[in-house]
Amino acid sequence: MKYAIITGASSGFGQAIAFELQNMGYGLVLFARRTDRLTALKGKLTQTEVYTATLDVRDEQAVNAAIAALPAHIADNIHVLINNAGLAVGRGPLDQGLSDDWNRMLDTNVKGLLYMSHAVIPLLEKHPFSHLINLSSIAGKEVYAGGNVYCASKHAVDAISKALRIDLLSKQIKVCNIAPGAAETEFSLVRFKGDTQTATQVYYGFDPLQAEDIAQTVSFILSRPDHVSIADITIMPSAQANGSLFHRK
Ligand code: NDP
Ligand code: 8X3
Repeated sequence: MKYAIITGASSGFGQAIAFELQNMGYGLVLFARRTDRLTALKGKLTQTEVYTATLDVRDEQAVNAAIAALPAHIADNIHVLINNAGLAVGRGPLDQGLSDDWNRMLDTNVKGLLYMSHAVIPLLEKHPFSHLINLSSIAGKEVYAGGNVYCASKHAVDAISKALRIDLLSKQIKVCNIAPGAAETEFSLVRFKGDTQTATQVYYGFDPLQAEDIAQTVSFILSRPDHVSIADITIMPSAQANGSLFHRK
């Protein structure tokens, strides 16, 4: 059986991708910080083998230990890494921002992705045409008002994806960067620190992407033939034109 590692599997895109990959016949390795969520999710993923572990991707030693702890039959058959764990914290002018928020975003979105990639690439390279998929954002393609550090972190993901495509070319690992626009998950609730009213307003007056839209995009990427590498996908709601322009009813 082929196995896929998904970071940030306890919610949103990561959870939806887990269901999609189960349907494609993959065994699953699911990481996130919230153990209770992972346990509940594992209980619903009854059609495949599921391995879960509590993991904060900001902790390099913990990342290395988590990968080293994988059972041999899983470690020997990792064909997919989905670097999905990430977050925005706060939105506003830089001079009014908090360094703690910046650190959380940069440590998770950038350094966590580096730690995980570094630990898993030796497993992926055993299998020609395996996949490394990074969740960037429309915020990695352009900047918008109040997005400063989140946009910087996702621009970094975009750049790392391009660099990995060069670094991993000779290892025949396909690298894809996914750049979604506004998607209704727990993302805005996290960004606005539990303020449900502000989080809900983000999606007011238009139909945002759903987590399943991203999961289906991952399915498309993984189901291409060996000679096809989907390098970069920007996917937005029909009501979104760029990082900041929406058609609201
Ligand atoms: P959610 O908040 O619903 O999910 C985020 C996931 O990341 C959770 O499972 C969370 O798990 C995990 N996570 C956060 N911090 C860490 C950490 N330090 N270690 C391990 N896991 C962590 O948001 P989305 O599903 O929307 O976001 C998924 C990715 O997609 C993120 O990288 C986000 O930036 C990106 N994205 C989202 C968009 C959107 O509009 N929703 C658009 C474009 C990109 P836990 O808290 O249990 O650790
Ligand atoms: C999440 C989408 O537009 O809030 O990456 O940056 S956006």
